[in-house]
Amino acid sequence: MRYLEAYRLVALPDRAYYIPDFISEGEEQSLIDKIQTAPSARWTALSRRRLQSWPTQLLQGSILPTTDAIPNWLAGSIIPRTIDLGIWSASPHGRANHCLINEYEPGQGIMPHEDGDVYYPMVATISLNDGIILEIYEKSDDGKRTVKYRIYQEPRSLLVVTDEMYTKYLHGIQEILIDKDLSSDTVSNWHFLSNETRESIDMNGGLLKRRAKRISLTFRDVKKVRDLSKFLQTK
Ligand SMILES: O=C(O)CCC(=O)C(=O)O
Repeated sequence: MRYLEAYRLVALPDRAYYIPDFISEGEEQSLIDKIQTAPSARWTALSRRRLQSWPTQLLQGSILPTTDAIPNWLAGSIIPRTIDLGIWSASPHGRANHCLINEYEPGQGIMPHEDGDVYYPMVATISLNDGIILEIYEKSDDGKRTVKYRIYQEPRSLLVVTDEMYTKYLHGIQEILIDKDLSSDTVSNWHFLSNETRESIDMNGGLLKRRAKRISLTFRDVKKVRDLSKFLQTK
C-alpha cells in the first residue's frame, strides 16, 4: 500500500489512485490482439459500445460456476500485480475474480452509473490503445448530473477507485469526439500525466481528440460466487 499511496489523487474524495504505464507496450499489444481475436460470441453488442465478460456474465448478481476463472492471457500478469498493490487485501476473495472488457469507438461512451454492491467496492481499470476522460458525477435526488471531477486515463494506465469514490459518486464517459477545457485545473490527475500528453493538450488549447478505439479492462471482486451443483439444485 505504501507504493500505491504515491499515486493517490489527493484532490478527490477518498479514494482513487492513478498509476501511469502500469503495463508495458508489449503487454498492451498482446492484450489487444487477444481481445480482438476473441470469438464473436464473446462480445455483447450494446447500443453504444461492445463488451466481453470474463469468466462469464453475472447471473443473478453472482459468478457461476466456481471452476471458471479469468483466463491467463487476461489475468496472468495483471491480477498478481494488483494483489501486490494491496488493494484486494480486505475483499472477499482477496483478488479480482471478474473482468469486463469495454470497447469504445471514438465518440462512444457510457452513461453515468454506479457499479453497485454486487461487487466489493473497488474497481481497477486498465486502459488500452487510446486514452479517455472519465467523468465523476455527484448523485442527486432530482436526477440532475453534475460533473464534479475528471480523470484522464492514458493507455496502459491503471485507475483504482474505492471507498466513497466508489459508493457515493457516479461515473461515465461522454459520447463526444473532442474533450474540451482540459487543464491542470480541470483534470484531477493532471500531474501524473506524461509530458507528451500535457503538452499536446496545452498546445491544442485544452482540447483532446479521441483518435482511436479505446478498450478498458475493469477488474472487480464479485462478492457472491456460487457452487454450480447447488445452483442447479435450486432450479
Ligand atoms: O471504460 C471505463 O473506463 C469505464 C467502464 C465502466 O464504467 C464500467 O464497466 O462500469
